[in-house]
Amino acid sequence: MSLPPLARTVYRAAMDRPTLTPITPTTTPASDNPELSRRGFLRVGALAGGGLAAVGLAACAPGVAGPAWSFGPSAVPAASGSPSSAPSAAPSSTPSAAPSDAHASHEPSASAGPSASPAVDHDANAAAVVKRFLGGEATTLPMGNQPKDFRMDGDTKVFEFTIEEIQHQIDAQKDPVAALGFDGMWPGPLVTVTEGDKVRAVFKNQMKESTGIHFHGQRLPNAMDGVPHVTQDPIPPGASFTYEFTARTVGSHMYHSHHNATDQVGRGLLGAFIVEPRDEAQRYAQKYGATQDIVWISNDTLGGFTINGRGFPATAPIVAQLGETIVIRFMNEGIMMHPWHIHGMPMRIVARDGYPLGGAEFTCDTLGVNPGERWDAVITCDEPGAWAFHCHILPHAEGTDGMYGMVTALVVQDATAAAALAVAGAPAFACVIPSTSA
Ligand SMILES: [Cu+2]
Repeated sequence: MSLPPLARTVYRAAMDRPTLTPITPTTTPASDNPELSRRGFLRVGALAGGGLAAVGLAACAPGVAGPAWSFGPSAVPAASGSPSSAPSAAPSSTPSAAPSDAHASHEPSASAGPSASPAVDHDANAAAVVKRFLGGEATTLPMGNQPKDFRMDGDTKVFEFTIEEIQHQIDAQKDPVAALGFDGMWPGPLVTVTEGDKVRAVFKNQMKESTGIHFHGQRLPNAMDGVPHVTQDPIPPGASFTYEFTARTVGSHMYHSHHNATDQVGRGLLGAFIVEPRDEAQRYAQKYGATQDIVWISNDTLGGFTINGRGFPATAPIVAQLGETIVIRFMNEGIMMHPWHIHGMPMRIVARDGYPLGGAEFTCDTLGVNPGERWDAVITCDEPGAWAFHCHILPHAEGTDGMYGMVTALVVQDATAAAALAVAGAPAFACVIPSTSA
């Protein structure tokens, strides 16, 4: 597949920084954000000069540098197109409509407004969380999934991790929760190796409890399987354990605790382990022309319904240029299935659990991902706009106070429109906020 020059340039830049780019906290004041009350939500931020940065989204005010979102998942804005027409009727009669299971606590906290009142103003509350999202809340919190460094020892790639107790915020307005993290982050660092690499992974347990680490999806020597009392002793507090194997199972995989896992994985001991094919022609950049490679790890225990450790509105949007092709690697580290639904365009599903589907590839707009599964989706971003992207178990995504939890947006920016605006003397980028109602 051939890409236009801009996209190819972007692709190079993107691949230099595998998946995630550290986020520069933005200080965009809320008052600089587009007015949402009557206008629906943001539409298109157009870039002058290209690049992956999700400029338009965070701050549509001219002259405000946007956050460098280059990876994914997170929150989706509300009703694409017509927020104000969102059915306020349904939930209003049952303010606590969200299922009263153990996860209901994920609903947005108080910040969103007087949810206790039966006369809750759904529109206002829903707009408030979208405004936080557009304000770049995702950029104000540290991000997990940061690329993991390694050192070489002879022909072996050595990765050294700590396992720690951490304080983690699901969004900027919630109190931190007592969580667990690899290298202090949730999800843990993104580990990328190449098929055939010799890998040594050293985990130092700095928690007050024992653990064991399993490389989920890899074909390993049995002694490296990471299951305490089956293939090894638990790793006690203060001790380390070294896993050593050759990465021979290509594709999207994970590493996580396999000891008291309901608790430890639920609290954040999870991360992505990607094995790139030795044959570069089989890598997504070449095989599908992908210019962004996005890891999307869902969880549904501590902190509620999360994508990469965040709930809407602190989830990060995915931002692409019109015509760009992106890859999303869905990984479910939770305890329930989540059907991921994209608005506006379909997904081409190309691999399951790392194994290419070949002739069984299929196209869909809603993909159920069971616990433990990984599915790789290719999306051709051919429809400009801000498209909701969320779990379609509705209590995982939207309630009386608007959207929360497993919601993010795919923002497809139209560079041509941006260029036209620039010629017309508009700012370097501009947001077009369609008028939806009075
Ligand atoms: Cu769900």
